[in-house]
Amino acid sequence: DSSSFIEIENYLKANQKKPNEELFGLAQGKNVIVISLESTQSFVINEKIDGQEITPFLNDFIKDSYYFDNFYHQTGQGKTSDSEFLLDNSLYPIGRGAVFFTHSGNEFTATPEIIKDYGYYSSVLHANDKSFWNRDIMYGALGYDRFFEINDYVVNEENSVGWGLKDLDFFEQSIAHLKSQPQPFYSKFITLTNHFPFELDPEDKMVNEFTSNSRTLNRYFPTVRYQDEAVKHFITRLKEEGLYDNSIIIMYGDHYGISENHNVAMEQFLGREVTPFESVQLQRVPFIIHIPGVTDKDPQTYSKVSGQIDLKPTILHLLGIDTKEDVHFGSDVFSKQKLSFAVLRDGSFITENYVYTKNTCYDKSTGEPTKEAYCEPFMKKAKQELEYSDQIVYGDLLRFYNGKSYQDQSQNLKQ
Ligand code: GP9
Ligand code: MN
Repeated sequence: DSSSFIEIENYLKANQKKPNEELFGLAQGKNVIVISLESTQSFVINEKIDGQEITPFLNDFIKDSYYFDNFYHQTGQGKTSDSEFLLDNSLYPIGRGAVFFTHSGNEFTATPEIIKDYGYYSSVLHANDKSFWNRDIMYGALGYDRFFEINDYVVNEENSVGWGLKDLDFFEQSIAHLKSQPQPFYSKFITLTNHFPFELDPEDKMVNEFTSNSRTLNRYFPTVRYQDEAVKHFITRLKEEGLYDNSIIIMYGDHYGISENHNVAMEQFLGREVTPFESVQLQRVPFIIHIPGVTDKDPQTYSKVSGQIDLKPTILHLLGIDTKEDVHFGSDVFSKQKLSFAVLRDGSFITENYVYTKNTCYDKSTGEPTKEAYCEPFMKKAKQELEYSDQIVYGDLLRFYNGKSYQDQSQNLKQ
């Protein structure tokens, strides 16, 4: 009913955070290159296996970028597609199933649609069947101009492994697609090689496998290392093609790669017990913002808690686009008012000093259970975020949003 519209609206308005004036519009008019890093968790960053860096390129790139070391994925069963939903809408994916399948008929005000009014062309590049995760349908609903899918790539036995086209070939072949686009563009690249079961050809193995009882975790490190090399190649090619200077590059991990089924092996790698607290901390994924000429001169690490829900307002503000009237749950990670807070799709949440999961409040500084009262102030907010977002998705409420406020639903139904 319309009273809940008003309630949601009030909540969202009350949660608005002022953009950081120094960064607002910093990347105005630039191309936006978004790279979704398949199954990449933060625990591999700046780590070694048998003395070899797992992500040597990303480790260097971070030194020329803004890096967020407390950034969480918030995906559910929709995996990659959920991360895309979060990125482009700043709405939460649904609790069961994949919103890309269940609600592709909804009205959305996604980033591609918003930036069209600012002269942007938008695309997704991903060398898989276009109907996987219902992407071909959902991308239309999100306002994408073009989807470069498997038929836009040369895929053969030579250049494939596991799920399909190897990342290096994917990036190489994508350069021509990028060059074919009008500028400025907003283009999302979805990598694939670092996907379960983490298969790799021997010639692409640049680090050793781990040794444990989990073949999955063992194989994870060489494929993460391979993806790192592919991204490195892509950045080099962007520079060679003159596309680098006029673009900003945003990378994030889409979701976990190593599930809780591999906790024993993970404990062996991490050298500590994987408690429920640790499991939540393992949901951190790398988030990198690289702005040529800016972040290389003044690199920063941001440690405030944030999540994929925050990507949309952050990107729009960098482009100088106001979000006051936009319906979204995240906030600009650069805002001085940004809360240190992220809620995961299972209801677990993380604050500056605490982690709440499985009905227990944990102290981040010790990793030990603590008084529930410390987590209490955020419990209601965590529940409300997910509930309000679900109401918008299940009720297709953006149909009734005129860009300023929700109209009375009964009025609309009468028409
Ligand atoms: C498939 C790729 C992987 O196209 O996005 O999907 P995932 O299993 O990670 O959701
Ligand atoms: Mn994925």
